[in-house]
Amino acid sequence: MDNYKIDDHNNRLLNEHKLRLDFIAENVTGLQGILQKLKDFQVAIPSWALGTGGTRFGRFSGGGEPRNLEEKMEDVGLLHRLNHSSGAISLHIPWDVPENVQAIRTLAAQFGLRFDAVNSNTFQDQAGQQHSYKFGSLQHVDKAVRRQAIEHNIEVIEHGVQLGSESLTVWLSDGSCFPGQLNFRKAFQRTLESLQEIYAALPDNWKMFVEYKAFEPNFYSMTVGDWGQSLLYANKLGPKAYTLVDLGHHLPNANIEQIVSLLLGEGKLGGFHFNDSKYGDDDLTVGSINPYQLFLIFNELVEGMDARHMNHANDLGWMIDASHNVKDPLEDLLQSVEAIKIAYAQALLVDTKALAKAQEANDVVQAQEILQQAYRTDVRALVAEARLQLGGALQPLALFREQKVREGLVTERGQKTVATGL
Ligand code: RM4
Ligand code: MN
Ligand code: MN
Repeated sequence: MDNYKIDDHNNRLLNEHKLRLDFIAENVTGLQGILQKLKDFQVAIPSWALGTGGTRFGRFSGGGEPRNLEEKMEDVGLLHRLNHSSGAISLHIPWDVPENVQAIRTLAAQFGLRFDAVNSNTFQDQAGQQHSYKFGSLQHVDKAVRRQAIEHNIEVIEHGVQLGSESLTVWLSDGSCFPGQLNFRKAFQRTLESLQEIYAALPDNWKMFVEYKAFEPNFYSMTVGDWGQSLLYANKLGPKAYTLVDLGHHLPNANIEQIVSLLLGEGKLGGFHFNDSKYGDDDLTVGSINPYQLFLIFNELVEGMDARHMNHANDLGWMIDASHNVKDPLEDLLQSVEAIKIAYAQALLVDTKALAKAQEANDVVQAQEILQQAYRTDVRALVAEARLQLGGALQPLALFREQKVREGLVTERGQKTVATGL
């Protein structure tokens, strides 16, 4: 995307933008500080979400999907060029093993991208793999299977080290589908011991994120099924291990914001996988179903991180984990990043002093008013201004469409391309 195209687009929208910005700026205290925080806040794009996602019933591939890691990097580079908020990519191994590390690093530098957490995959069997993960990986009854899964995770760390990544996300599909299939205590113990071996291979400056999930693909028990179980592992592993919260990995109606608050309080919240859902691990566009919940989560994040003097932008891992069955993946990701920034901006507007006062006085009505005052503020001009100051587009999605980016990708890559991922 040439600079002049972004400039043209911005010039056309500038007057209207200024009006909107002036309107909100009047009522915001600490405007510059908020804009700086919005500028600093970057969300990593998952390499596995740049193609069309499928369900177990089918996959309806869109055109122009990236055919290799280089093209995935180009896609993330383009997103970042438009919104200046997606300056990182999270790789899933072995879907995205970098063949030429130096070339990939150069490409990343060219696009201004960092490598966020690397993700291991012991939920699928790969071609030529000796042992099967049908009955689990790190929990498996057979030591040889556990060994294979441990070695895979260590390899993933090595790939990450070469790229300059500083964290490993372990999501396990381990568990059981039927009562009686698994001895829970032994499964926990084996998983812990396996994780300990992986933990021992972590470089000093690395973090390990233990991601939990309530169900699927196992439907009776998951060996890392909720935040309590993840926290048990993280505490037993040591200071480099943290819990990762994927918004779609809870049972319906779970109070995720409370989970976030307590994990932060324990110093054990490591990172996020953003998405939205109505029923299960739906992996829908962030903020598309329940934007109020997203705001409440950000409210706890801001409050809890400030209480611990943490840096919002760098001290937790911010990643999207989504899948796009019916939307253009790049458009979906632009929408997701925007929704995250909006929720974050709203959380920054919460009058925390007044809220604390209302809470101490048991003034329930006032407490709700304060939260909803922030939530009901239209902060889109703030988010756009932060982007503008960094050289991004006032309306990334509109520019993506104006410039017919997808059509260009289809011409370049072809109609029938299928990206690696789920
Ligand atoms: C899982 C989980 C993991 C992701 C895989 C592809 O449900 O969310 O984070 O790596 O899907
Ligand atoms: Mn996830
Ligand atoms: Mn998931």
